Amino acid sequence: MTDTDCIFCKIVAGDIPSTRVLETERVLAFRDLYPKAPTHVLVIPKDHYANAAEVAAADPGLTGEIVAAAGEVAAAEGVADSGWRLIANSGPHSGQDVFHVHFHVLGGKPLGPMVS
Ligand code: DGP
Repeated sequence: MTDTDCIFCKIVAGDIPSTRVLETERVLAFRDLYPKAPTHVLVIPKDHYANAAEVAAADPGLTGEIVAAAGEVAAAEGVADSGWRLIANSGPHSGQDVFHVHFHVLGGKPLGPMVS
């Protein structure tokens, strides 16, 4: 499933460049273009879903693969022991900008409070 107007679908296809850090058959992880922490990686399903609830409802197994991949990214980035955060924004109040579900893996510094 691909949305021709979606920038993350274009990243999956290789039509937009990205720095890939992990790839499986159904999941891709790449560095955020505007990092908010020393480690800031986005983990996405290759198929297009708008948000976390949508992918979880459609394919719970894929959601598990995404979270497992996030853990592998955290370990590979060396932040597993110091601590890291996994965030999926959904909808306008969250600040979601890209409507292809993505989980932010953030770490490498104290991250502070969740909501300010
Ligand atoms: P969100 O606000 O949760 O929808 O986060 C979207 C993130 O996507 C934001 O941190 C910046 C990142 N981003 C936007 N466009 C691109 C892009 O073309 N390449 C990469 N690597 N990241 C992007």
